[in-house]
Amino acid sequence: MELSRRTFHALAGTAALGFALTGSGSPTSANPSRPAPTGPPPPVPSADGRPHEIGFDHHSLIVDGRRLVLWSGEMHPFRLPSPSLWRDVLEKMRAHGYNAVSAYVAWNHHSPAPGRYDFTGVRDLDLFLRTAAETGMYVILRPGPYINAEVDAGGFPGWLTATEGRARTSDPTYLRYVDEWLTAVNAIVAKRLFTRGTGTVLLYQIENEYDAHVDEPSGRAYMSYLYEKVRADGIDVPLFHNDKGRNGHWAPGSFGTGGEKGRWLYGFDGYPEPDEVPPDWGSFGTGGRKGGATASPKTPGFVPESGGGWFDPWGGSWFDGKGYAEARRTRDAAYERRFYLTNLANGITLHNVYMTYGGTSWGWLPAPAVYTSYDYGAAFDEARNATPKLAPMHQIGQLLRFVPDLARLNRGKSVRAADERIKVYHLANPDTGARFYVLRNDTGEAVSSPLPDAGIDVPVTVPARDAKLIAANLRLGRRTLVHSTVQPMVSLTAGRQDIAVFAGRRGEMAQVVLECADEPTPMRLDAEPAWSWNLGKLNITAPLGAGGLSRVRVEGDGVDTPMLVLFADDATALRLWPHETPSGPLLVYGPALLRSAELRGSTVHLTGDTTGATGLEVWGPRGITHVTWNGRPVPSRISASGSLLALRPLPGVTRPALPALDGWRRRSGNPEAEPDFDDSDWTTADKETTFSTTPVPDGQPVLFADDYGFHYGDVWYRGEWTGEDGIESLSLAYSTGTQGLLMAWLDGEPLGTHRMPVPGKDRARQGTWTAKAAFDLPEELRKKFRAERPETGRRRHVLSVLVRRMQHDMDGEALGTHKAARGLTAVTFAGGSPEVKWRIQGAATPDPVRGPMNNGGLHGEREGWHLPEYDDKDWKDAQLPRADRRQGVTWYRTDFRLDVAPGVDASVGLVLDDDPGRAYRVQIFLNGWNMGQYINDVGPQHTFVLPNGILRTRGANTLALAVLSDGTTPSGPRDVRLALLGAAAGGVPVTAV
Ligand code: IPT
Repeated sequence: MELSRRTFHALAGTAALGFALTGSGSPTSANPSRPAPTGPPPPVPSADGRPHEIGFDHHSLIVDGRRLVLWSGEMHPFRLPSPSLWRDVLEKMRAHGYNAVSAYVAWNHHSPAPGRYDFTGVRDLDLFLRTAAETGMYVILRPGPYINAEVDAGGFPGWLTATEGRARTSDPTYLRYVDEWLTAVNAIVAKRLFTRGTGTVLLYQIENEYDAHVDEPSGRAYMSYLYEKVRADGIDVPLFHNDKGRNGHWAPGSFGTGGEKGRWLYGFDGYPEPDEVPPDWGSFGTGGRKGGATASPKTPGFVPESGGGWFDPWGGSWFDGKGYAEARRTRDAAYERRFYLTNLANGITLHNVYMTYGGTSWGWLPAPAVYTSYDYGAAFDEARNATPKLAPMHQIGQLLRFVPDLARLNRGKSVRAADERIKVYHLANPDTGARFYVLRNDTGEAVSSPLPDAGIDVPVTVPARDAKLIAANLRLGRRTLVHSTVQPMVSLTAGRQDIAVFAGRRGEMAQVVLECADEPTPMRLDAEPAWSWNLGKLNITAPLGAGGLSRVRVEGDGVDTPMLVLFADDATALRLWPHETPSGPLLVYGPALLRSAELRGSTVHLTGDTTGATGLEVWGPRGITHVTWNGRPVPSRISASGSLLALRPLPGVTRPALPALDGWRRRSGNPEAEPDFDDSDWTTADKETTFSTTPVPDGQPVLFADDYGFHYGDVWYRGEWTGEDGIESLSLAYSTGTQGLLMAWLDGEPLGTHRMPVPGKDRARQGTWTAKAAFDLPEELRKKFRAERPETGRRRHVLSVLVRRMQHDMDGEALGTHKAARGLTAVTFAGGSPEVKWRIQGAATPDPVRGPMNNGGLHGEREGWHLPEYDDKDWKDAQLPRADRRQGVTWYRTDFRLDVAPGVDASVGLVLDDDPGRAYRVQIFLNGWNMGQYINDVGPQHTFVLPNGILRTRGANTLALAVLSDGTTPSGPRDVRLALLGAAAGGVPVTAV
């Protein structure tokens, strides 16, 4: 994570390297003018019990001797705390053309304490890996030990902050803990390696964006230590690192040991700004000063993180989070086409989009920089809905799968468009002679231009700030495409015909020219397309999008198999689902999602989702005469285009009604503020030394929460002394992450709330946010203070302090800043110098099911007020809205029932809203799970996704809200309601978490 990405712009160069067409190293040397027939798509990976070989050359990965272009999307299982839904996201990715999922594994999510590692329940990594294998997805696994990903301490467990030694170096104490983690995680991964046929883990990353000690022996020793450790644990797939930008860091050979030779890939990340000209990063490009893929000429172009959205910071101040609709707007479908097609044009054949499903940083997972939602503006939203950003991902993904020519491209001779506002990249496959042109328009208006150099004399249109890939001399089934003015998407043979799909923007006029020696007898199956035949070429034109799919059948041209040419605009292409089966591929058109297809006898059984009533059409292998949808027979007939066509539409979804939330009960929740509160079982805070990077202030005990084993959420302090009753003011120095705060009470009287100011844009200060909360004792309080307990003759005083410490710094620079103190750091008094005895209290023992990051140390959390089984019958009834003016914690609970019909996948959120001037925040617990933090006067997040599995969609749910009010304004909650964020007929079976 880095807030300023100026460096990236500086590295963006343009290259116009005219690579010659070479056939060197080609296994089959072919005549470029006569394309070799393209083979079937690469096999769908699974745990097939067979050993596999994973190799590579500078073009691509080579798996079992076949080239593989990796079209991957990032999702984090730890950001979706409902394992059943992992399958939902993976099936959706797979259907939309992704063949791989990349996932960080967060050390802190699995380790509540040194030596303790938990891979059960929502932390079941093995289940995630098995599910990926079952859904036909390769896995790129990234277990750190350091990850970042905008998670607390960059993924380091909280307890590591209280250990000796410098993290992210070859420090022996640190490496001992790293060993523990890697041993635990690798024991699971080693069982799911693709090389062994017991899973689909294809690649494995060590560390992340490690650029701090690159040129130092300890940095190199650290990286080679990780490398050797992972190998020793039996991980035999290629390993790699994700270089922070294109520096050439950790290219092969850079450890100095040579051990990694031949089994190590170089990868770098890139998060271009939407307004920049897409940079040439690949092996064809210049890649900037030292790098891009040029830094490693013998390995394939690999971008382990290509920005697919961006994270959003808290609202207010200069951070100014705007919500994820904005990220999705600025990094939209055209952004993806423009940047990712440029990547492909630069020879990048391992491509992972960060994020593809962002999910939720629930509990205390988010790093200081971000709030609960990690939607990221990704192609799938946090509520698991497909967004229009999937259009390019889907079209490019299917193209890479069904047109293997793209796996081995060289740069072709330079080609210019007649209108030079269109930049052209010319790529050619030396084996098949297929040519591809990536056309990019970086201007603000649509440009139409012929490409005479490429023999295309009709205008090809590229909309403003957009791109497209067109093809020439490409074998499609049994015919050859001379060229097209729109992007090919699918080429397959289903039953008795070859099918080719072309896709583009709505309203675009598509031209597809096929070689056709004999005059064919094309058949127009829809009204729009037209054609002409001349000099051995068939020229088909069709406007895209008018009325959905447009179909033309080509036959009678001397080729024994007819060809069906299909034209789709983006929305239509998103309803086209090619799918491989053991008896050959099929193509399904209509539903919102196709999850599976199975052929049994003469019936094809399909499962998937519909969101509205839709037609259903299936082109499949010969002999298929019947179709079922989600287990129900669908009456159908054979259409003129050779498909099985449903006679009636498939039904859509009935959107479930959601109940209003009422029947609230309320209880105040800060008894710790009372002088008589019994804190005898709290931990005494009297340490004198710490491993924190924050120095212990002179004359103070160590007050840092982590040193007492409290690593997440709120922490309470109680300082007690006798006498010294002339105190006039006190100052509380404290340290938190963004949006931290402190509340103090003296002898039960509120002193006030202090909120951690957001520092300026100076990054150097961001790891160690510190502030001093100064409180004067008002005259009234001073009087009371002096007068208290005169009967004992000894005046006992208690200072109670609640710190919402937020999170640890991410330590991106490897300076150990995840160890910066959190909590109180120093307390000083004016008007007296009491000898204070401090006690501290934080989260109770970690929740064995919900994990170490679910809870902090609020009284209600320690007493289980957030849990569904807690009995709240003696709480007061409460009506919302509330407008209490009180400093402290108040809990609200209610129950609600849902009755979502079986077979309906409803995605439900909780919405909170109020007058933005009201200074309060809410920790949201659903059935005991900490689903995030709402800050009413900061924002921008108002909607919190409640994942099914934690949410009982058929049954009773308990919602508990822990409201922290500053006391400076009236405090809500005001509006608290459920909202339907998505609904589909279909979905996956969901097991209660
Ligand atoms: C890149 C990190 O590798 C990744 O973990 C995440 O933090 C991402 O940024 C931003 O969401 S770092 C890159 C922006 C320099």
